[in-house]
Amino acid sequence: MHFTLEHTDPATRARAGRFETAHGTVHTPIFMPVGTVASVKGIHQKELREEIDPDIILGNTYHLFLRPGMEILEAAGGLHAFMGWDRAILTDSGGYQVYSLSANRKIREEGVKFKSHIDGSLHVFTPERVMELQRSIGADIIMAFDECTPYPCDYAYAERSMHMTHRWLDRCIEHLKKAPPKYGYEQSFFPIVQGSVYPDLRRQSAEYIAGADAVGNAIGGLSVGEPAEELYAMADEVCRILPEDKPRYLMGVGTPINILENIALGVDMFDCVMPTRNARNGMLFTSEGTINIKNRKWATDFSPLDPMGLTFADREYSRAYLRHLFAANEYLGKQIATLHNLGFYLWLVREARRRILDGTFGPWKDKMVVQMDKRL
Ligand code: PRF
Repeated sequence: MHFTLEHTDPATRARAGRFETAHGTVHTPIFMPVGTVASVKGIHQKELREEIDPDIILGNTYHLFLRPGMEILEAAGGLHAFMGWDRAILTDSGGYQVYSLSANRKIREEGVKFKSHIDGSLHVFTPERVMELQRSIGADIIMAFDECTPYPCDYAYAERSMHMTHRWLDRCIEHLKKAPPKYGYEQSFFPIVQGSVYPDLRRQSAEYIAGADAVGNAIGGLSVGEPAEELYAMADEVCRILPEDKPRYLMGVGTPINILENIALGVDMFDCVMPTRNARNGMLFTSEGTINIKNRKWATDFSPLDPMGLTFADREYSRAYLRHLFAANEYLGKQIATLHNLGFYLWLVREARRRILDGTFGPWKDKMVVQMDKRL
């Protein structure tokens, strides 16, 4: 995998770039829709491809391991074939889901012992195992196994955990040398920076991760409840150290405002459940602020959802109609809201890319951040 840095914005540190995978070119900045269990919730693959048109989506090792399981995924020929998605896929390692979802987890140097959130069954994830699992899934980009520290987290714990994440990284790299790709195409590997909200730990971790000389690098342990200022301060520290000529992926971030602010700091890749999850709860993101479509005030608003929106749903359905679908608890309401939100997120990163390339990113970002902060 080779990253081509096309342009760096002179006013901010925003970058436009691209990299090739066996399943197509990824243009950055990019937002990766989350397809946790071999499904981007609420939208089928044809609409995802034709209306949202992302270069890459994300899958979760933890969920795919529990359901459908590796035997079925391998028999299908990997996740791309199983779910009918022929563009790029990145899998998260489980280094976050194991801590956020499973019960009774025990974190040891060897790995993490946990109980499935589905049926309570007992499992162990080690760095080696998680590399095997991601090989079997067939992801184009596989993530290191890490510990995502909670917030708040005391300094001593954050430091110990960071060093363990670094040792786990070495084990991931050693194991990948012995475990070649399973389906005949390249599967790239990204290590993950940790260090909680402590600038010195973040710098130390970024140096260590940069030293691994991987094709891309990720920043974890953020968007776990810390104030936005701390998120930006940590991303800033880390982006100053991670190599310029490799993509930088900020895991699990975030709101449209978080995304623009972090693009300005030099982040290239994002993922978050927010556009899909919030859609299912009736929250729409627009360029003029957020809408709670369940609110009575939309009952007789027959204007389109978002006249500037990218998808047919934005132009063909009114706010009144979508509010009705939510009030009547119709499936279609969640589907239309998902289509709108993902369309908006992908529009946002494409517009950011266009503006980085034509030199107007800075002022546009500042204007958008103010506008998107409103509640309509
Ligand atoms: N590590 C991993 N996945 C993640 C995170 C992390 O720290 C985060 C942090 N918000 C989201 N997803 N492996």
